[in-house]
Amino acid sequence: MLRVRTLAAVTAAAASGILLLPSQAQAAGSVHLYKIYYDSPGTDNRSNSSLNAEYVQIRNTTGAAVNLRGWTLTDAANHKYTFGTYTLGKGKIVTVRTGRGTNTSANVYQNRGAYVWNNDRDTAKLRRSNGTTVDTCSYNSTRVDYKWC
Ligand SMILES: [Ca+2]
Ligand SMILES: [Ca+2]
Repeated sequence: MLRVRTLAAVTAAAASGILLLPSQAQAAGSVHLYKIYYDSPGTDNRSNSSLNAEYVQIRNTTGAAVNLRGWTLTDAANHKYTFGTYTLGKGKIVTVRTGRGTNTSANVYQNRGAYVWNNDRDTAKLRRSNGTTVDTCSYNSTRVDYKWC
């Protein structure tokens, strides 16, 4: 039965103009930049709560947990956050907040006293520990406070 259904799925995909082999039908997924909340709500008064309402989210859509130790997140001015011991679970999102705090599985903190993500334009770049770029996300707007990457 499974084989019959698989063949039917392949036939349907082929009929729609997309040829998918069963092994390719499951997307591999990636670790990628998901959202940048660059203009913290309200007045940017550098309070820790305001700094922490500025953040970048990274999502893992692969089928396995990914070790992010040594990975870096930088802005256009090369302010750099380097992940310490951290594993991003499969299907999970980690929020990298600008201010101070205690890291958890869902939130990590840059421990800064100033904002990183410009309110008008900036570029986030995620790199592996060996320096290779994993993802880049840019924005250029003051009309919205966040960017879906
Ligand atoms: Ca603000
Ligand atoms: Ca910046």
